[in-house]
Amino acid sequence: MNKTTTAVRGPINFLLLAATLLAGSVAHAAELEVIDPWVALSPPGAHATAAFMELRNAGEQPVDLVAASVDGFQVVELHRSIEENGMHRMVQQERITVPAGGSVELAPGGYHVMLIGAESELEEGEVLTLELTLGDGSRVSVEAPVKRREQAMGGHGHSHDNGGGHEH
Ligand SMILES: [Cu+2]
Repeated sequence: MNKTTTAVRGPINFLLLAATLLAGSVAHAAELEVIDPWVALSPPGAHATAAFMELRNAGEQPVDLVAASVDGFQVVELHRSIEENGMHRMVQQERITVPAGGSVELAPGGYHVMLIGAESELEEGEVLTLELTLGDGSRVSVEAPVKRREQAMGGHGHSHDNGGGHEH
């Protein structure tokens, strides 16, 4: 029995090791899972909107999201919406850290990827490619459909009862 087990395990261990070595910096990207990315449909005439998603880190090290880019927008920034003295405002973030074995939600009212300077009006159902840059320089591309806020937030288990359609 023991012999068989060893014989099988040997090559598998070797393959895992080889994969880890080959992957190099990409290993971090592979540990970061991007769940349900979406872009909010902006009101007609607005040239800024935001992208939302959940980031999950299966790895043993924290992963930083440090930058993002989206074709069709002049400026893309990482933001966090905060409430201060009863006023909503957005603060640019140098990074959004996803803790080891944890997750961070980018959602209306909190962290978001701010998309500024749209070159053309977004359409519902259009799919944008977001390129996320991580702290180790690796990149993750995700496809994010454009959705109405109400639609995107229904059925996701998010509880946003303030209905603030313009805060992101
Ligand atoms: Cu913002």
